Amino acid sequence: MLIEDPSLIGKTKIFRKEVKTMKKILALAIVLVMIASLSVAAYADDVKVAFSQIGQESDWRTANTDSIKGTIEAHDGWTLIYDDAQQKQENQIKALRNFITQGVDYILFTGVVETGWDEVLAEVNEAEIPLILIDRMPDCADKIDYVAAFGGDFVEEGRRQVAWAGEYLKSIGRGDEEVCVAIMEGTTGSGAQVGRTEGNLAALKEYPNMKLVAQQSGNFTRTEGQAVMEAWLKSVDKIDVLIVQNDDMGLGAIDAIKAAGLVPGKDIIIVGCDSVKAAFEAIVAGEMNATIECTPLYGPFVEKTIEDLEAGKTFEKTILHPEEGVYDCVGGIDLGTVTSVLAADVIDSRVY
Ligand code: GYE
Repeated sequence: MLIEDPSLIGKTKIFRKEVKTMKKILALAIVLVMIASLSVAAYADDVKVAFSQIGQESDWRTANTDSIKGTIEAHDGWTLIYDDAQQKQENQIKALRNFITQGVDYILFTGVVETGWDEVLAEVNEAEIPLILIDRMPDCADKIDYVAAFGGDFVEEGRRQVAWAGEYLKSIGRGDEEVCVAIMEGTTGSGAQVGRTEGNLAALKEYPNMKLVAQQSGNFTRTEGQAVMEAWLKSVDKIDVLIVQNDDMGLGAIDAIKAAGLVPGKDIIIVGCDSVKAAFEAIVAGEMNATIECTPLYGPFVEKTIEDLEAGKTFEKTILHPEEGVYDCVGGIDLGTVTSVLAADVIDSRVY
């Protein structure tokens, strides 16, 4: 640019300097606005989901933890705060109080036992943190507020276990034979143990040929399942049918049965629960006879529920049960509400 009036030269310089400064201020302002809006967006998207898990007692539990953790962590803008209570109620109570202090947005809760949650869950309600009940329900569920609930129908699972054994015996011509039944229960006082035992005992009444000869907890673990079976094989005269309230205990029992020189799946008919991959393998190997499904894959349910809640949807106060199957060594056993599927046919598609 040619400047003709020399008196303007200095002024033009000053003017240019001012323009430069203004540009700098403007750029800085834009950057500040961008940073501010970004952090507002990040803040708005940051949903803190806390999960109080019971422990790591079984393959079911591992698959359940993986499913929920995987789903939450993969979700954009969601953060998982996870606590493993190692089977202790006091650890769960501590974890819940911690979640309240941290001001999380949602709490996922399953209780190691049914009782003793009234106080701490009332505190969660007071803090107005939406509570999502999963898996084992607390017995105070009717008295507290929760926004959604999802878990297995434990009574029906227990009924199916005994009904499977009763119908299978009929199908092999042993329907009138008096058979001795042992029930190995899960963690005493847990929703899964209470419900499955209720279902087991109610169904036994439908099969008068099945006589209960032993009943004890194996705490849902493989090690304790093996120890209880070992003791039974020494102290109980005869066991024809073993009802185990989860597959892990069944796998432990199989080791004990083999060690005693008996043939699992033949000398003793074994009906598990959960339908973990290892149970499918045992059924295909002829060492276990059936497993009643209880799915641990809660991730998709939890994700959909939180998405819906974030969108302002509300749910009725009911406990939703997933649809579940029965897998066995023969296929086609009719249990009224479900017909069994041959485990060998579907083993390859099992994900847990
Ligand atoms: O069946 C068992 C586990 O609560 C449904 O807990 C769950 C049970 C499951 O450890 O394997």
